[in-house]
Amino acid sequence: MRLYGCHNTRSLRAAWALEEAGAPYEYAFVNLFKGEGRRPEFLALNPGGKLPVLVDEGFALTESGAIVAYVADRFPASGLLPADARRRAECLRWMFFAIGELEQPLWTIAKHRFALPAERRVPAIEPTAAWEFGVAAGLVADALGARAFLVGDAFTAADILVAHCLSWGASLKLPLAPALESYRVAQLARPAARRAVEREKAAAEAAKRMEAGS
Ligand SMILES: N[C@@H](CCC(=O)N[C@@H](CS)C(=O)NCC(=O)O)C(=O)O
Repeated sequence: MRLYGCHNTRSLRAAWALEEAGAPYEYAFVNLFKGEGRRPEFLALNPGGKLPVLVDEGFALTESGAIVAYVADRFPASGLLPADARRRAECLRWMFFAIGELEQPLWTIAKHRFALPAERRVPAIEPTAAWEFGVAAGLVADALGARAFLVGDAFTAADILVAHCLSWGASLKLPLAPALESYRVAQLARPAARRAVEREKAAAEAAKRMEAGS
């Protein structure tokens, strides 16, 4: 398998899932900050020019949520997607919630702070998006209660997506309730999450060194 990614992007979700699953994979660094997502060879993989992309024996998959689910299916022993139908449904429910409810206000803030062309930005939208994130995060906090994981008593793919969104929120300086902050920190401290962060960082640093040397 080959994961196309870049540090500080949604590709961390995919790398984290691969690390949790113990999957062997190559990491291909695509420097989004230098426009490499617009290169023809990358657009051939993902016409949208976005990361992450996972390629598994010629099968190219985009969308971070779908990639995490695919990794979970390819490596069932990882337990990332529970086998029991209702547990699995709960897991999918939180995965969809992460992408549809938690992530959207974050993406709105990021787009209107820096990602959109300057003439398209509407900074006045930010307080509303921050409020929406707070409402969605509150629902996660209520569902979690004092438990360590979102689904049953085991780590699943839902924790990857939700914890990643909460970290994104923290990096945008949005407040998190103490219990949610503890949950986020605990998930990101997992050895697999740390390895994924390191793998992405190391790939970026290696590319930088190569550039400096060439
Ligand atoms: N819904 C997609 C969003 C992917 C996305 O927007 N990725 C960003 C990095 S986090 C990207 O590649 N942006 C480059 C661009 O828009 O040109 C997913 O979850 O995979």
